[in-house]
Amino acid sequence: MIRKEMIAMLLAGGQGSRLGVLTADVAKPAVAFGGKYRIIDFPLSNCINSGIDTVGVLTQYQPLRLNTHIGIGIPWDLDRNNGGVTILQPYEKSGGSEWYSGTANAIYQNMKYIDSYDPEYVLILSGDHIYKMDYEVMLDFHKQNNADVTIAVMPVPMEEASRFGIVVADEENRIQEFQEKPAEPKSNLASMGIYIFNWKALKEALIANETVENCDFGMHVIPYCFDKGERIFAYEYNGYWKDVGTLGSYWEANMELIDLIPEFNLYEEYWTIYTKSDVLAPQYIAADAKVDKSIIGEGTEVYGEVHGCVIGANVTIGKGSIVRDSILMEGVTIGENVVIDKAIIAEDTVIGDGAVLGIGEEKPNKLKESVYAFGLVTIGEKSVIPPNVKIGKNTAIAGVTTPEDYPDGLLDSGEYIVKAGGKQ
Ligand code: ADQ
Ligand code: ADP
Repeated sequence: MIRKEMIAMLLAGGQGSRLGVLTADVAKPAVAFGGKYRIIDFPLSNCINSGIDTVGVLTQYQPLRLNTHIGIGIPWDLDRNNGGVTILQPYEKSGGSEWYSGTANAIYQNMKYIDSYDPEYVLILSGDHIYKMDYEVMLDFHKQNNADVTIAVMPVPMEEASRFGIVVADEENRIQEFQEKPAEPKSNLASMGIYIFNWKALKEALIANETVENCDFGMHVIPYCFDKGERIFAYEYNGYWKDVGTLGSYWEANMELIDLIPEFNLYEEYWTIYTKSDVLAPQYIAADAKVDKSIIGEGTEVYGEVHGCVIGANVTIGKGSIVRDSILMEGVTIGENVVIDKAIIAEDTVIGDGAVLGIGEEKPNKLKESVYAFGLVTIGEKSVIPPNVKIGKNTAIAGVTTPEDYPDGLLDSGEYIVKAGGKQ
């Protein structure tokens, strides 16, 4: 192997349970985003745009779609004999196979992979954030400070601070305090879960913590480095960054793409977001169709109305149907005279003629109140919705449903239908 100065390790193995039916069969980083992309395209594109040509992707939960998507890395120019992208799944070792039990444990189990490149620095990334960042600039900052660890940080609203790792830094940006998801945050400067480590320091920390259960960066490794008195610096990032870990933030981040002047712009040439895409027919907008403020994927046919939506490839929207403020993923078929308000509809779902989605007052969801909130209707992939049913807000549906599943033709707000095969 040729030595690499810095390699990236992309953590893509979390379950993503807060995305509900969207991640029943798909790992969160493989969830579709922005009509054309999958979430993992953003950190992967950042890597290649930052000149990092060696990326280990750590997967474990429902990795199939992710593996198919990444393949040998051609779209990201990461198909290389030396380096490139490598999918690292938990594998059978002489002592038996072990799942990655935490983010740091996942890296610990792949120390040999890292060592094979003998890197000076290791960049740790999350597979579920939407942002553009030049990691080279962060590395320069790391070197200038002669740091052992650099954590990318950004200010967040104080009321959200307890969802994150929180840092307190001095004027030189050296971190004085680190609290992982504190009940009482001491600042609003949040860790973005993006770290540059001197590999020597990280390796030492991983070995020292090898017996720690569910060994995690925020919970264990950073506090360990801190207690050792290592030089830990905060690299402040001020661009667009979104953790799309909840249905609300996922929906919002998609909707932000269609703002007149989007804060996050997919159309910038100097920072291309690469993705794997098939060769598809062009989109078709019929004579009576109306489309405004929307992203429409290739191969999509619109016969009805689309207002403020992010629509993937090969979607059909039937005559007389009106779709508003919604995300429709690849292969969704909407019948005729359907009305859809504020929904997230996953791949290959079929909505019958005359169905109405997103009606009435909001009630809390009975299955998972904190997951199916935000007034959304959320439908898992390959679901079937029969004709003429009405569906309220904060509902979830997964699987092939029939009229019998809808008492009086209605799925009331806060209710759910999760059929066999359509896991929650
Ligand atoms: P969390 O948001 O809680 O906190 P975490 O659950 O640790 O993030 O997951 C980070 C990434 O690792 C995700 O991309 C996830 O998919 C992946 N992952 C989780 N478990 C994994 C495993 N066992 N194997 C492989 N991959 C796994 C972290 C930090 C906070 C910081 C936030 C920013 O701990 O300090 O503020 O990220 O979002
Ligand atoms: P969410 O919080 O929405 O579930 P994450 O991706 O952050 O999304 O993952 C949540 C938690 O699930 C993480 O703490 C991770 O350690 C854990 N986890 C990830 N993969 C598995 C797995 N295969 N089995 C059990 N727990 C897992």
